[in-house]
Amino acid sequence: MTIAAQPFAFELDLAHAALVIIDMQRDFVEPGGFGETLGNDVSLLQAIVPACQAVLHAWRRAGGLVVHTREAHRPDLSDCPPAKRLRGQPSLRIGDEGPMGRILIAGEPGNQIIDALAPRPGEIVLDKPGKGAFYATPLHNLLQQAGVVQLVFMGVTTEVCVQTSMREANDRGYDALLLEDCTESYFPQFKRATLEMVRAQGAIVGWTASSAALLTALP
Ligand code: C5J
Repeated sequence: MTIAAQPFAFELDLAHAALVIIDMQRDFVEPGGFGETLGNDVSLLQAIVPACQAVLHAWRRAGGLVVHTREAHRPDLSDCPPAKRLRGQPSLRIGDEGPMGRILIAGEPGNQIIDALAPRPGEIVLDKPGKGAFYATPLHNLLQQAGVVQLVFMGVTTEVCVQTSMREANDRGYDALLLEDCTESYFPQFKRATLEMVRAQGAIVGWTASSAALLTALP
């Protein structure tokens, strides 16, 4: 399958690809979560949900592997470095009780993936304590076992967890495609810059494409 992408076409081999959906959890996308405690306007992120949903449905119909991640820490915070918890001046810190339960803690209501993109049985769901999806998770092993060498990325936020995960993927030998209208940042200029830096220098980190380009190519 040839996807019209930048800086040049992406040859998608669905049998050896996975759709990786980064951190589309209530903590970042809904009011009262981690994103809002940091002072961000979460409505910006909500805008990508319909496009993400369309891709997820099409990918499932085509029989592709799906991976969902959540940025999540253990309830005892043993996997949350104090430097991460203490940084900045959020209104609530990781582990504090918020309107959707404890902020960024596994199992809390705020940590759940939003209903519109809820995982289905058989899909991989990973809790990740870092920004990157490969750090302190079994993702690389699971993908290797499944024979996956290409990753299509969606999710939030573009310049933080999505870009970090793409760079980790790049260093582990995966080809990575980022869907431009299925990722968002609280800072539109950071999203624009990330898309440009990913695909610069002949796809130094990966490719970018619209969701329409992928949907057109999928069976
Ligand atoms: C952040 C993320 N922004 N999922 N996490 O802290 O991008």
